[in-house]
Amino acid sequence: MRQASAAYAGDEIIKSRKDTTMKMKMIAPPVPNVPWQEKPEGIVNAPIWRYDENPVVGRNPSENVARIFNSAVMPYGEAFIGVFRGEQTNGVPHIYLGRSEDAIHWAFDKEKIPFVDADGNPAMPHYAYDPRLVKVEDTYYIIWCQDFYGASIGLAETKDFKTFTRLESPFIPYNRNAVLFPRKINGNFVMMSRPSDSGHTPFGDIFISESPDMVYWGKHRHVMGRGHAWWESVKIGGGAAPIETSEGWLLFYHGVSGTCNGFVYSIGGAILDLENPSKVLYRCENFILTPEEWYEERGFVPNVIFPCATIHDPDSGKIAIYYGAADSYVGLAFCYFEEIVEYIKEYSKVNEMDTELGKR
Ligand code: BMA
Repeated sequence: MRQASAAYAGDEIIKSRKDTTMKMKMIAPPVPNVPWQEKPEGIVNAPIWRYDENPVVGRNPSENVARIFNSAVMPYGEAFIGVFRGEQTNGVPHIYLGRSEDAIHWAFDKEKIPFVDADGNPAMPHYAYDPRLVKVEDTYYIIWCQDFYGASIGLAETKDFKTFTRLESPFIPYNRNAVLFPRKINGNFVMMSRPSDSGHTPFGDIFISESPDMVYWGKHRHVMGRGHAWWESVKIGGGAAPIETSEGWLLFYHGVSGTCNGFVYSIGGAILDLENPSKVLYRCENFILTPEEWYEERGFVPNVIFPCATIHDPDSGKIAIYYGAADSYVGLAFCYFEEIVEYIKEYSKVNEMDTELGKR
């Protein structure tokens, strides 16, 4: 299949990008200051490359926090904001707010995000990890994993990054990974999640659920299953919030392989139907990024790359992917929209479980 496309041979990359710009587009607000480094020579597999000064967040990033990883960022005004998984020095994870002018150098709040309930009273989760940050209409939503008599999903909303109001838990236990779509689909909010156990979960497929009001969730559908390829044979889970594009929802997710030394987490790519996102249109049989660098292979949990956010600019086609590395650091990687979509399509293999509506 690869030979059929000239898109990956030297200068042809640029030609291909120009040729397809007219046809393919991300549907999102422009972000002219998306963090970026041009593609280096010698990329032979998926057209994605790491920031050469990774990791962008190192160890002991702030007082009482030993490690920051698996964190989500987005443009905010002229600058950037993010929700960061901070592993405290007592070992308990919580969420911290961070701000940046360039989306590379981050300043973190010393205190955890002070969640409140609907009456304005303090309402802190016992623990909170793997946060995502997604704007739908005029509200920012934070989605994370927390204790709800077992691991489940926590939710909060903010309009100003000053008051963070908890919402009802969307799902009963156990579920440890959830991401919201950035717009309503057919009038409903849509959340992607991965039902699991309360431990390290040796299984797991991606589902979606709908809600008219962010309180009541239903109309659950299966999106895609594990076991598709060897690198994602144990479990899969949502990653960055899906990007709306002319081709469908572009999804960067994580896939886990089991080895005699434990799990290995890689990044996968898929494209979901815009109106029925439980239908997978394309799913790349190859990982698009797998642990290779010291900060991905070595750390608190070795061999983990865990995507949680993108910053992307429809005008230039630039996508910056933020990922947790080895449960210890934040890494940044780059790709061009058209090139990554071409790669996903070129190596796409979908099965019946992927392409069906996901309802039984
Ligand atoms: C998963 C989650 C992630 C973590 C990964 C690797 O189950 O807990 O937060 O990055 O394991 O340890």
